[in-house]
Amino acid sequence: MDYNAKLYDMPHEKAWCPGCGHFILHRYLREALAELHIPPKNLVFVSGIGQAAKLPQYMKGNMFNGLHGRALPAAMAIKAANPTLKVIVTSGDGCSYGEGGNHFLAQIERNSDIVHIAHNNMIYGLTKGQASPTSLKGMKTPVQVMGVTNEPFNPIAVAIAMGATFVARVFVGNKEQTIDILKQAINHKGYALVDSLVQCVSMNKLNSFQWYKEHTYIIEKDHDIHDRKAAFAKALEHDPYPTGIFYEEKGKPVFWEQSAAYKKRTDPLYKRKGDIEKLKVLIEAKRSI
Ligand SMILES: Cc1ncc(C[n+]2csc(CCOP(=O)(O)OP(=O)(O)O)c2C)c(N)n1
Ligand code: SF4
Ligand SMILES: [Mg+2]
Repeated sequence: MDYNAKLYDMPHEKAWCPGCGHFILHRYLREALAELHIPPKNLVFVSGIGQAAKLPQYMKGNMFNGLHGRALPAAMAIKAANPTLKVIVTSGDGCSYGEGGNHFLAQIERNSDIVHIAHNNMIYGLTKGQASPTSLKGMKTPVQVMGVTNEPFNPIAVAIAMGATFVARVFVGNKEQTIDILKQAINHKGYALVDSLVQCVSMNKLNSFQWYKEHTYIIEKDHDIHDRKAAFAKALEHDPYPTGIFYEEKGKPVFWEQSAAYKKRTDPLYKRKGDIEKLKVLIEAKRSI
């Protein structure tokens, strides 16, 4: 197979505004997959609802497009049913941290073996520009007319505090760094968060491509990504926001391999035949409650 970014592209038109940051992540993700030589049939792209959540429809591979905020549990289940697949969630900051906030915490606790690319444009893009959990305090929107009153949600600090095993932030203005980190996240065994700063040119006039460029910096080379305390301290930094890998931990057991189904057997669930007699006993037991 000839691995190149085009291999993973779907030819139809993309329903994003010209200049939207989701285009850039779409291209970098395809380049990362091509460099890793992953066949499209081994990939599953999972999303909820939003502009970012359209991305699986624009990728060659398997896909599941579910409810807003509900991409993560679906992804975890897909991986548990067939651990040979690479499962990649691509959804927005709202979908990932707002409506999907509780699932975000659960994925980290379970160390589900998935990649979570959170397209963070600091706004609800699809629904025309309401504040998202990561919108900056004071930002005015058609709904938050007096300005956002909440402190912005810090996904990096929360992920490290909850014990996530791969935590990174990228800004799509840094091509080399973004592709490199996407590749590392895809190769990581365990839950891998890549909070990805992207511009929404139509609904967020504050956090433009230029704004991200001026308000981010690349984490110093001497940062120890295995030092959780140092990672947490770095996660609390804002303006300028650090980009790069904050924390990585290897060897922590992942969700699917700890589940009872894989204790004695390693063949994927989808290949196993259901035991109808056992199911009947279970249903009868429930009926008698
Ligand atoms: C449970 C539920 N709440 C709200 C909505 C409406 N809704 C659809 S997309 C969206 C915001 C999407 O924002 P984000 O996830 O940041 O993605 P973006 O469009 O910015 O890429 C909202 C609020 C919905 N579809 N379902
Ligand atoms: S509204 Fe924003 S997020 Fe949606 S396609 Fe346009 S630029 Fe992208
Ligand atoms: Mg958004």
